[in-house]
Amino acid sequence: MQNVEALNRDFGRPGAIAFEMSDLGGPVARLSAGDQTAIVALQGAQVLSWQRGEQEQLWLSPVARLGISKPVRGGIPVCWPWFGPHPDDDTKPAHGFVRTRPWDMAHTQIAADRGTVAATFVFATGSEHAALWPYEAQVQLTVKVGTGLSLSLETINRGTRPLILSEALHTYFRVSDIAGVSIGGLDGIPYIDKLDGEILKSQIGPIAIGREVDRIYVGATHDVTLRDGARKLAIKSQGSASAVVWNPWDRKTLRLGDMGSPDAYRHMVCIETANAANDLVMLAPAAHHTMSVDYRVV
Ligand code: TA6
Repeated sequence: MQNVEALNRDFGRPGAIAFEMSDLGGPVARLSAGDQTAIVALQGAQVLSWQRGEQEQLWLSPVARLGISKPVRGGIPVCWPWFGPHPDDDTKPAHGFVRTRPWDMAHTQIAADRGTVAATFVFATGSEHAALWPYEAQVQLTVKVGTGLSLSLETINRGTRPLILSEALHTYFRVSDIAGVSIGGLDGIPYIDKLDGEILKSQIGPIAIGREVDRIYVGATHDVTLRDGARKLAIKSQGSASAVVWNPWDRKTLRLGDMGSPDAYRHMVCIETANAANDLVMLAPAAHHTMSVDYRVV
């Protein structure tokens, strides 16, 4: 487990970036700029919290723990180098294998006007991962706070063969009550309904959620808005061809067992920036690909 003292010595920025041992059981980076704060676990480079002022914008399971070799339920899991079940081997973990592993710090930055603060985390695949994914690649996540929260996920093919990947920033948004949620910006976009034989349907109007929803919107490159009562969040993605909308509802919440309470589904919704389903990313040797997203409370 990375040493917090060494992390602060090498990457800390007084008043902007500090590393600490989280109560969840692992090292985290705390980024602060203006009225925005983010907390990122070194495990999986997973954002666990994003606050604007005192208001938490993300949902995190009350039973989330770090360092137990299980994915943390909530925040922003990094699904890489595949989204969902492994395409042809269901003995491999869902949503890739980097979200449960420790990432390294690459660098930290403060903008000249101290308006934004950023930290970059890095994970390199190698021979020890060959049984899971036989490619050499590096993936970097840059998390930035300033006027909102921004994430940028860059993949570099370090091998000699072309590679294919799917990916997602699997964001769990906190909502006051799912009954008051409306997701806009996907009107007319086709989606794969994973709960109805994966058939292709078309979105009509904004999305309201009154039962389990698990959809991959394909060719979704538009801005998305999340309305939660009077609160409104703008979601702008780049380098992403898919958007995923998920709420487990009541029965799946019980089956998951790590949501923290039977009614947890009423206080969260996942809106994920992704390249999923047929929106695969193909990278030639030495090629780079970046998928990014900006979240703003508007
Ligand atoms: O993004 C939606 C989804 O693929 C759902 O099908 C559900 O499995 C969810 O991700 C959570 O996956 P996880 O492996 O984190 O339990």
